[in-house]
Amino acid sequence: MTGTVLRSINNIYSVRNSGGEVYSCRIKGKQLSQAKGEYNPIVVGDVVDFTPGDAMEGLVTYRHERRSAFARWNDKRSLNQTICSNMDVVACVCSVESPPFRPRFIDRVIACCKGVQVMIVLNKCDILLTEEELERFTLYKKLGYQTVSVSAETGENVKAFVKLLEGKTVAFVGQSGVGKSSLVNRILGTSQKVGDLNAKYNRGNHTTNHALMLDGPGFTLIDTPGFREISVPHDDPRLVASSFPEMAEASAKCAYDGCLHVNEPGCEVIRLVEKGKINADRYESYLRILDSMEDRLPVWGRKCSKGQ
Ligand SMILES: Nc1nc2c(ncn2[C@@H]2O[C@H](COP(=O)(O)OP(=O)(O)OP(=O)(O)O)[C@@H](O)[C@H]2O)c(=O)[nH]1
Ligand SMILES: [Mg+2]
Ligand SMILES: [Zn+2]
Repeated sequence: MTGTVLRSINNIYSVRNSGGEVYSCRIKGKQLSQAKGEYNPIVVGDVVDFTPGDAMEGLVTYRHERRSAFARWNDKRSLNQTICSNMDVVACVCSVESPPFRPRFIDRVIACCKGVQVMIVLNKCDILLTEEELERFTLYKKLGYQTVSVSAETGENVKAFVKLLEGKTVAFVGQSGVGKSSLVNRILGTSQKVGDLNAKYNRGNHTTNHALMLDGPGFTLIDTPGFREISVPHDDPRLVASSFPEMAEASAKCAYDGCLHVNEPGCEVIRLVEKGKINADRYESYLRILDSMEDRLPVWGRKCSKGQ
């Protein structure tokens, strides 16, 4: 039998088959051969084969290839950790306040997306961004991302947002406390647990503790647990550059193939940053991501980014 993973808690997976029946599954044997060396073998959104047993239980035998994924670097375990898979869109939810608008966090979220369209959703628009923040937010639209401002609290613009979700599976990811679960509740009329804000630190409290797939009318949502900080997966650093469209575009004119745009001579990206054509804060954000990968890079990567 084949099905989609709706939820995963303590190595027990809720898997729904094509008939809509939900089985409570474990992995058959010790490990899935498709998931060797990964932090977590099965995530919400995965399509799996399983053998049904008694009482709506089952054993997962195979994980189908993922067509898209959202993955981050798990510092504690020193492994890449996939959060959810097979969605059509990642809605990177950010907020105006509590937690404050942090565009560099958004840039990192984008760099954690593989094979999936990214939409930037600014929640808590009942509060206002400063002019400078608004400019940085508007930049995403100029770069080609779909952007939308909503308020889960007042319902402002939520209808327009829902229109963008039609026919799609959309994962809500972002910092803890930005209002992912509040938005899910506002859209679906569900009652996912919503957190109090940590007044002292002006941030979320990790209210949602596991990812969950929820059906809407004509679309599907995945609510995910928020992070306080996020690191991009350990991978080829050139993939990071490819998640900055303005740099990816310019790189065709860099003197070196596979230029990392750090301090290479004849680098078109650096030239455009100096001319003010590429936003300096985005470039700084990019360099910090590379920096944060430094101690995790293979040797050739380290040499490259130090420009030796
Ligand atoms: N002012 C305002 N507050 C909001 C809005 N949406 C959510 N909040 C508040 O933000 C806080 C956090 O909301 P959650 O929905 O729990 O945030 P989350 O992103 O799911 O957080 P995690 O599950 O920890 O990742 C709650 O106190 C909400 O009441 C909004 O549109 N405006
Ligand atoms: Mg939540
Ligand atoms: Zn370059």
